[in-house]
Amino acid sequence: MSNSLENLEQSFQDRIDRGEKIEPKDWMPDRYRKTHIRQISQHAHSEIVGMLPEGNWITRAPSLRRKVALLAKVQDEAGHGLYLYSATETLGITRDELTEQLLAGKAKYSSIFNYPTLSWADIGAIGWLVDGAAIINQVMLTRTSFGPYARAMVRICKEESFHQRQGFEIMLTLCRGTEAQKQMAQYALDRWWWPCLMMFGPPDAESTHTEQSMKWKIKLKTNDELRQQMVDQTVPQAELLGLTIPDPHLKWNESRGHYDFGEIDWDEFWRVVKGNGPCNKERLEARRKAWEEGAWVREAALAYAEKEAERTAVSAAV
Ligand code: FAQ
Repeated sequence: MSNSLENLEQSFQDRIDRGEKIEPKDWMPDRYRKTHIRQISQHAHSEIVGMLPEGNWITRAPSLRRKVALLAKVQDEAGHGLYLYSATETLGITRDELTEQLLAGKAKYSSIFNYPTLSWADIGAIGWLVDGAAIINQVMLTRTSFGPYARAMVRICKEESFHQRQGFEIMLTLCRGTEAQKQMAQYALDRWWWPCLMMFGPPDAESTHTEQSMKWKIKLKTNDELRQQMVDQTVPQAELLGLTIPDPHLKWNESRGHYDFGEIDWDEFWRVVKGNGPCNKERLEARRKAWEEGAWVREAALAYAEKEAERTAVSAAV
């Protein structure tokens, strides 16, 4: 490495260590830029693909109130995807390129959205557990070192906390309902619990990016630390609902001050990440179809923008 590059990298690291935010036009190491393009775009794709499992229930929500809340939640997720694509674009990549990476199967999105939503209780479980996990991860990211990402996270977290409460309220209503409704809630928890713990990524010992991302303060906590936080936070909530977490090894550990929990099936996690989960093909197919069917909207918007630009140029010339 040349001396000047070394100096640049050192003063960049010093800025990070002092807790300064890095802004898009600041000098940054190429790997810092690439890590952010990877992580923020995967996050954006997760929000967009994440609309699909819930979208499946909009037409079947059990009441008008539930339908309105679910519609608002799914629209928020589209908004989150858009802020995050914009934050990624500040790093010198276009939204079209990001979409192409997703549709070609080159960019990842969260494993959790490759599971099906089989009953209305799954909508409750997604809000309670998936948004619960997302908030734990994203509250940390409000303090991440890249300015546009950190700022986007502040607003996103506020909206996610409403999402989580609507999910918990669905679960609470089901758990206070008939025996069949309570069973539906339990069955949803049984299916979503382990995939939710997988959302935080592989164990620290197998995480390729954690060490460098912690150094750059992209991540302020490791995958395992956040996962533990999720377990500790959720167990009392499940108790309040009167539901059983499907883990026979779950036990309070007085000396650690945390819950111990059972082994996660990492083979399942990698299968899903590599494209072979229950709904991977269906999810990508839906995104491809939406992209193709939206072509005329993009063309029309472009044609309109060109016309407007011409009109402005003509009136400026007059
Ligand atoms: N799924 O070295 P690490 C939401 C990949 S938003 C798929 O530990 P890193 C809102 C990882 O990319 C949910 N792939 O990676 C909502 C890497 O592969 P690569 C999304 C995963 O980045 C709620 C490899 O494994 N949230 O839920 C997963 O340091 C309800 C090695 O892993 C975010 O994206 C996974 N779960 O840590 C919407 C938050 N985990 O890229 C609708 C931002 C890991 O080298 C309804 N992201 N991989 O090919 C992050 O905080 C981090 O990227 C982690 C992973 C923590 C996810």
